[in-house]
Amino acid sequence: MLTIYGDRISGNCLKVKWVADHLGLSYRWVDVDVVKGEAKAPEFIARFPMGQVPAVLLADGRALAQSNAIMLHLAEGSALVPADGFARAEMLQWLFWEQYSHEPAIAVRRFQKHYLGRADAEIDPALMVKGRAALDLMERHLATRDWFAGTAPSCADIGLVAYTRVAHEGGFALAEWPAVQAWVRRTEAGLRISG
Ligand SMILES: N[C@@H](CCC(=O)N[C@@H](CS)C(=O)NCC(=O)O)C(=O)O
Repeated sequence: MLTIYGDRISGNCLKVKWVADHLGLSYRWVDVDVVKGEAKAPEFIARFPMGQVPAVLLADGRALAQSNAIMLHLAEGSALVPADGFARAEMLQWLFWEQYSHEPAIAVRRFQKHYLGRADAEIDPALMVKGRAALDLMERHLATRDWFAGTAPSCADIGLVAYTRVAHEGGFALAEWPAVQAWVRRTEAGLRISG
Protein backbone atom coordinates (compact mmCIF):
# COMPACT_ATOMS: atom_id res chain seq x y z
CA MET A 1 0.00 0.00 0.00
CA LEU A 2 1.06 3.61 -0.61
CA THR A 3 2.44 5.40 2.48
CA ILE A 4 2.29 9.20 2.63
CA TYR A 5 4.58 11.00 5.09
CA GLY A 6 3.26 14.46 5.80
CA ASP A 7 2.27 17.24 8.14
CA ARG A 8 -1.30 18.53 7.87
CA ILE A 9 -0.22 22.15 8.42
CA SER A 10 1.71 21.91 5.13
CA GLY A 11 -0.07 22.76 1.90
CA ASN A 12 2.60 20.80 0.03
CA CYS A 13 1.58 17.68 1.97
CA LEU A 14 -2.14 18.35 1.57
CA LYS A 15 -1.72 18.49 -2.24
CA VAL A 16 -0.71 14.83 -2.15
CA LYS A 17 -3.50 13.88 0.27
CA TRP A 18 -6.14 15.63 -1.85
CA VAL A 19 -5.01 13.87 -5.04
CA ALA A 20 -5.02 10.49 -3.30
CA ASP A 21 -8.46 11.15 -1.79
CA HIS A 22 -9.88 12.49 -5.07
CA LEU A 23 -8.69 9.41 -6.95
CA GLY A 24 -9.87 7.02 -4.22
CA LEU A 25 -6.38 5.59 -3.63
CA SER A 26 -5.77 3.50 -0.51
CA TYR A 27 -2.94 4.83 1.59
CA ARG A 28 -1.46 4.96 5.06
CA TRP A 29 -0.74 8.45 6.40
CA VAL A 30 2.29 8.90 8.69
CA ASP A 31 2.46 12.22 10.57
CA VAL A 32 5.83 13.98 10.42
CA ASP A 33 5.94 17.12 12.61
CA VAL A 34 8.00 19.66 10.68
CA VAL A 35 7.99 22.21 13.50
CA LYS A 36 9.62 19.60 15.78
CA GLY A 37 12.20 18.88 13.06
CA GLU A 38 11.08 15.31 12.44
CA ALA A 39 11.80 15.60 8.69
CA LYS A 40 15.47 16.09 9.60
CA ALA A 41 15.66 13.02 11.84
CA PRO A 42 18.46 10.67 10.68
CA GLU A 43 16.06 7.75 10.17
CA PHE A 44 13.81 9.91 7.97
CA ILE A 45 16.74 11.26 5.94
CA ALA A 46 18.06 7.74 5.48
CA ARG A 47 14.90 6.96 3.52
CA PHE A 48 14.21 10.44 2.09
CA PRO A 49 17.54 12.28 1.61
CA MET A 50 15.84 15.63 0.82
CA GLY A 51 14.71 15.76 4.45
CA GLN A 52 11.33 17.28 3.70
CA VAL A 53 7.69 16.29 3.50
CA PRO A 54 5.65 15.32 1.62
CA ALA A 55 7.38 12.08 0.76
CA VAL A 56 5.89 8.76 -0.21
CA LEU A 57 6.80 5.11 -0.26
CA LEU A 58 5.10 3.31 -3.10
CA ALA A 59 3.67 -0.17 -2.60
CA ASP A 60 6.82 -1.66 -4.19
CA GLY A 61 9.09 0.20 -1.76
CA ARG A 62 10.30 2.96 -4.11
CA ALA A 63 10.56 6.41 -2.51
CA LEU A 64 9.57 9.76 -3.99
CA ALA A 65 9.66 13.33 -2.66
CA GLN A 66 8.56 16.78 -3.87
CA SER A 67 4.84 17.52 -3.76
CA ASN A 68 4.34 18.24 -7.44
CA ALA A 69 6.31 15.19 -8.59
CA ILE A 70 4.30 12.98 -6.22
CA MET A 71 0.98 14.47 -7.37
CA LEU A 72 1.84 13.90 -11.01
CA HIS A 73 2.92 10.32 -10.35
CA LEU A 74 -0.25 9.46 -8.43
CA ALA A 75 -2.49 11.22 -10.96
CA GLU A 76 -0.85 9.71 -14.06
CA GLY A 77 -3.58 8.49 -16.44
CA SER A 78 -6.36 10.34 -14.61
CA ALA A 79 -8.30 13.44 -15.65
CA LEU A 80 -6.10 15.50 -13.30
CA VAL A 81 -3.32 15.23 -15.92
CA PRO A 82 -4.61 16.60 -19.23
CA ALA A 83 -4.39 14.18 -22.16
CA ASP A 84 -3.74 17.04 -24.57
CA GLY A 85 0.00 17.74 -24.83
CA PHE A 86 -0.27 21.51 -24.74
CA ALA A 87 -2.64 21.53 -21.77
CA ARG A 88 -0.24 19.14 -19.99
CA ALA A 89 2.63 21.57 -20.65
CA GLU A 90 0.50 24.42 -19.30
CA MET A 91 -0.11 22.39 -16.14
CA LEU A 92 3.66 21.93 -15.74
CA GLN A 93 4.23 25.61 -16.46
CA TRP A 94 2.03 26.56 -13.50
CA LEU A 95 3.48 23.90 -11.21
CA PHE A 96 7.04 25.08 -11.85
CA TRP A 97 5.90 28.68 -11.34
CA GLU A 98 4.18 27.72 -8.10
CA GLN A 99 7.41 26.36 -6.65
CA TYR A 100 9.53 29.36 -7.65
CA SER A 101 7.23 32.39 -7.57
CA HIS A 102 4.25 31.54 -5.35
CA GLU A 103 5.06 29.06 -2.57
CA PRO A 104 8.37 30.70 -1.52
CA ALA A 105 6.49 33.93 -0.79
CA ILE A 106 2.94 33.01 0.24
CA ALA A 107 3.68 29.78 2.11
CA VAL A 108 6.80 31.15 3.77
CA ARG A 109 5.06 34.35 4.94
CA ARG A 110 2.14 32.26 6.25
CA PHE A 111 4.51 29.97 8.16
CA GLN A 112 6.37 32.87 9.74
CA LYS A 113 3.23 34.85 10.64
CA HIS A 114 0.74 32.12 11.52
CA TYR A 115 2.91 29.31 12.88
CA LEU A 116 5.99 31.13 14.21
CA GLY A 117 3.87 34.08 15.42
CA ARG A 118 6.18 36.74 13.95
CA ALA A 119 4.94 40.34 13.81
CA ASP A 120 4.71 41.92 10.34
CA ALA A 121 7.73 44.11 11.12
CA GLU A 122 9.84 40.98 11.73
CA ILE A 123 9.01 39.47 8.33
CA ASP A 124 11.04 40.24 5.20
CA PRO A 125 8.90 42.81 3.28
CA ALA A 126 9.95 41.19 -0.02
CA LEU A 127 7.68 38.24 0.80
CA MET A 128 4.61 40.49 0.71
CA VAL A 129 5.71 42.12 -2.56
CA LYS A 130 6.41 38.76 -4.23
CA GLY A 131 3.23 37.17 -2.89
CA ARG A 132 1.07 40.05 -4.10
CA ALA A 133 2.69 39.85 -7.54
CA ALA A 134 1.87 36.13 -7.68
CA LEU A 135 -1.78 36.77 -6.78
CA ASP A 136 -1.96 39.58 -9.36
CA LEU A 137 -0.74 37.21 -12.07
CA MET A 138 -3.26 34.55 -11.05
CA GLU A 139 -6.04 37.16 -11.07
CA ARG A 140 -5.14 38.15 -14.65
CA HIS A 141 -5.10 34.51 -15.79
CA LEU A 142 -8.43 33.78 -14.16
CA ALA A 143 -10.09 36.81 -15.78
CA THR A 144 -10.55 34.69 -18.89
CA ARG A 145 -10.13 31.10 -17.68
CA ASP A 146 -11.86 28.89 -15.13
CA TRP A 147 -8.83 26.63 -14.58
CA PHE A 148 -5.08 27.02 -14.83
CA ALA A 149 -4.44 24.47 -17.59
CA GLY A 150 -6.76 23.46 -20.41
CA THR A 151 -10.48 23.56 -19.73
CA ALA A 152 -10.79 21.32 -16.66
CA PRO A 153 -9.33 21.09 -13.15
CA SER A 154 -5.86 19.56 -13.11
CA CYS A 155 -2.87 19.10 -10.80
CA ALA A 156 -2.04 22.75 -11.55
CA ASP A 157 -5.17 23.85 -9.70
CA ILE A 158 -4.44 21.53 -6.77
CA GLY A 159 -0.83 22.71 -6.60
CA LEU A 160 -1.83 26.36 -6.61
CA VAL A 161 -4.85 26.14 -4.33
CA ALA A 162 -2.87 24.57 -1.48
CA TYR A 163 -1.36 27.81 -0.22
CA THR A 164 -3.70 30.25 -1.98
CA ARG A 165 -6.70 29.08 0.08
CA VAL A 166 -4.84 29.88 3.30
CA ALA A 167 -3.06 33.01 2.00
CA HIS A 168 -5.02 35.15 4.52
CA GLU A 169 -3.03 33.41 7.28
CA GLY A 170 0.02 35.01 5.69
CA GLY A 171 -1.58 38.46 5.53
CA PHE A 172 -2.93 38.32 1.97
CA ALA A 173 -6.65 39.22 2.01
CA LEU A 174 -8.10 37.34 -0.95
CA ALA A 175 -11.05 39.75 -1.26
CA GLU A 176 -8.55 41.93 -3.15
CA TRP A 177 -8.32 39.23 -5.84
CA PRO A 178 -11.96 38.29 -6.57
CA ALA A 179 -11.28 35.98 -9.51
CA VAL A 180 -8.74 34.09 -7.41
CA GLN A 181 -11.22 33.88 -4.54
CA ALA A 182 -13.92 32.47 -6.86
CA TRP A 183 -11.46 29.94 -8.30
CA VAL A 184 -10.46 28.82 -4.77
CA ARG A 185 -14.13 28.11 -4.01
CA ARG A 186 -14.57 26.31 -7.37
CA THR A 187 -11.50 24.16 -6.75
CA GLU A 188 -12.44 23.37 -3.14
CA ALA A 189 -15.94 22.36 -4.25
CA GLY A 190 -14.54 20.14 -7.04
CA LEU A 191 -12.16 18.41 -4.65
CA ARG A 192 -14.44 18.52 -1.61
CA ILE A 193 -11.77 20.36 0.39
CA SER A 194 -12.90 22.07 3.56
CA GLY A 195 -11.52 23.38 6.83
N1 LIG B 1 9.63 21.74 -2.85
C1 LIG B 1 9.15 20.87 -1.79
C2 LIG B 1 9.04 21.68 -0.54
C3 LIG B 1 8.82 20.78 0.65
C4 LIG B 1 8.87 21.54 1.93
O1 LIG B 1 9.24 22.73 1.98
N2 LIG B 1 8.47 20.84 2.97
C5 LIG B 1 8.43 21.46 4.27
C6 LIG B 1 7.01 21.42 4.79
S1 LIG B 1 5.96 22.38 3.73
C7 LIG B 1 9.30 20.65 5.20
O2 LIG B 1 9.40 19.45 5.11
N3 LIG B 1 9.93 21.35 6.13
C8 LIG B 1 10.67 20.74 7.17
C9 LIG B 1 12.13 20.84 7.02
O3 LIG B 1 12.62 21.36 5.99
O4 LIG B 1 12.78 20.38 7.95
C10 LIG B 1 7.81 20.24 -2.18
O5 LIG B 1 7.12 20.79 -3.02
O6 LIG B 1 7.49 19.16 -1.65
